[in-house]
Amino acid sequence: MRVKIRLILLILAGILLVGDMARAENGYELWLRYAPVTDVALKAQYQKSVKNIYFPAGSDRLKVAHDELYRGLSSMIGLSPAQKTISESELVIATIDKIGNLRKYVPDSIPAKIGTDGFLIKTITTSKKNTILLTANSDLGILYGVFNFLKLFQINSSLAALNIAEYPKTMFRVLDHWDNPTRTVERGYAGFSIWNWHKLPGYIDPRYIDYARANASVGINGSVINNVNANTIMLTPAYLAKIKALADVFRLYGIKIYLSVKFSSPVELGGLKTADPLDEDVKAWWKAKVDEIYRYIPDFGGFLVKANSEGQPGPQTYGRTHADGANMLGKALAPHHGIVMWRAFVYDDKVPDDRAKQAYNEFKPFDGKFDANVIIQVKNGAIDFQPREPFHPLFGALPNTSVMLELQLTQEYLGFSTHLVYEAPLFKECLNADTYTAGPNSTVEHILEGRYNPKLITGMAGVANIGTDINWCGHPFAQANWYSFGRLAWNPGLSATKIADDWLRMTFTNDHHFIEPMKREMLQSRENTVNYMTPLGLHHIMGANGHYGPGPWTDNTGRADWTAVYYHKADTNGVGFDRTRTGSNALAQYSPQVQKYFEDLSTCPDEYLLWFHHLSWNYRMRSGKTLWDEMVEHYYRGADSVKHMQLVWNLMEKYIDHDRFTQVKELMAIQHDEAIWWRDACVLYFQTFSRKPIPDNFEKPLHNLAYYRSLRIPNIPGQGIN
Ligand code: BDP
Repeated sequence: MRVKIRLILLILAGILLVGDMARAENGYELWLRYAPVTDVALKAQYQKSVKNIYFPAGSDRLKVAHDELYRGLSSMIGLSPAQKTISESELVIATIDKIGNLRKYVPDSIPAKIGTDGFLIKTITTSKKNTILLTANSDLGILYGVFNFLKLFQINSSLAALNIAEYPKTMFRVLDHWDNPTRTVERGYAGFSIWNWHKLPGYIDPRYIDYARANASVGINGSVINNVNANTIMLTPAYLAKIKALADVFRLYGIKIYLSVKFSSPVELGGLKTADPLDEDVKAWWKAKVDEIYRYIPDFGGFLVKANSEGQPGPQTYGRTHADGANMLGKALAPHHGIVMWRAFVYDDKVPDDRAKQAYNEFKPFDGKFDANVIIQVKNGAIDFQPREPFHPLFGALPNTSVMLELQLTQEYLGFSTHLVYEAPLFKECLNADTYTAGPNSTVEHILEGRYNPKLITGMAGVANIGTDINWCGHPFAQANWYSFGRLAWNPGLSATKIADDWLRMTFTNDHHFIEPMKREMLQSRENTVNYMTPLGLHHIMGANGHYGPGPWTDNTGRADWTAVYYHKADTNGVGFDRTRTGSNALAQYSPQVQKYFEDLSTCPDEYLLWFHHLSWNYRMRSGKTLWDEMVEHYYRGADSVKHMQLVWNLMEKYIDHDRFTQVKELMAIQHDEAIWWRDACVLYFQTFSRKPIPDNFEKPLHNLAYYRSLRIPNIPGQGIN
């Protein structure tokens, strides 16, 4: 008896602790914390709405959905609904073919509208009672619907009069892991690769399941599990057996596995003399390899290929074209319904033209020449995931070719995992850009959704920021970038504000004293970083070694297009890359409206000024200031804004758990130091050309330029060993 009482007391204490805001949080649960609903009235309303439930058993995937629902509800409202018949239930969850009489409340247009992956959550009001119906055409639609239903509780939304019909606007929503078989992660700043190759296939790390849950919760349906700088070991039988074990886990969550492949695999692995895509033996080798992969993984997604880029082999190595290479792989995959994601990130220092022009030059002539299961993966900008880039001119330039967007979630150029940078505004900048390629309002978003050519396949890829760190992403706020990528891949029309709002509520608290100020800081954070790193259109001025810290003086890396001076072109006359007709004329790759907009100094936004123009240090900016003064001001404003963010964060202590509060506080201090490092190094460096003073109202740099240039930082993370 006494033992029993003690046990009850212990459980009670546990419940109180869990209910307490002070519960220990390490970030592992991401946005799926399912924190108890603290508003008493709301909790009672929630409990009433889901008291009895109809959720017929079926596939393993439905079981996953069912378990997630119960996990969420018992954690958030302390209730495990009783299973009842349809008529007795407040909540009915079943595919459309299993909802009996409720079918008459589903508008006829809905099944076609929501398609295979979408769902409907609808309140059905009859004279007798309200029923919430969650239905879909497929079990995967039900799973997505369950995560979205749980989100309503997580963000404290009302359950009254629901009518949510959602479906994904793009088909392939994939994370690209730049993970090596050694478990290092190229440009990874959150520990090692989560794929434990040594213990696979025997040991299934629970992380694989939580990874899949997190992805499914935002609609991500694919995972390219290895680095684009691919190691051929991934195609060996031993590794295929390991990959199969991962695929078996992911399948339940609707996630397909893809592999990055090295174009020379037939030579390196198959012992052939060539990897020429038109060679019959090469074709046969790939066909046999693909057939073998599908014997392990019947729903394998396909390949991602980095070819003829940064030293990687490709069809051009054999005098063939991108289309020859991509279509050869496409033909091997097509019988199994696999796809090829062929990257447009190609440039070569042997080609004398502006690096920003090379991808367009190489791909534009092949529009319409790619097979139906080939999709060209294009980075948001033409250089390389810089803090700010204008949209890539290939968007809209390939109307007869499937094109997907590649974004970088890992913060290679955005302060690694110590800087708080919410990337959704960056993603949206690209999505909202108007290409004018199909008339006004032909935005990147519309192009990606396939609006102009319904025959094309569509997608979005995000280079993952995930590693073995307990909180997955290194910085608690970096989780928001994984989250927002998924949300935007599902619906590119969502706003960065709405996504930040949802994420903050799910990840931290629903308290508006926290939500409102932190939402403002998140939305401002990317601009802050642009300001202290690369204001006014500057780009590629980071340190050459590991891309860490400032390095605008970098001028000797063995190839010009890996230096900084190639991009900023600073001299005593001025600064900036002339990409107008007097310079590289990269602007000619855009439609005439866009070209004119960027070329004309009266319309070119300050944000892109030095991307497209080389201007004198005395150039008069819109503000009336000289270019030099404006640049200095941006650098100082950027560093100051981090200080401001720190002040705001310090006021947040009482609203969230101690552990994450402290972690963010410490990371912000590092960010502030690094913002000043960037500011001082860049201002001092550019000052050697402008020969103008730093205005008196700004504090003087901490050190001289020689000091910043002399810094050598060992062991910079993210330099994967393949
Ligand atoms: C650059 C990275 C490099 C990648 C390359 C790519 O520095 O590590 O391999 O992009 O996307 O951003 O292929």
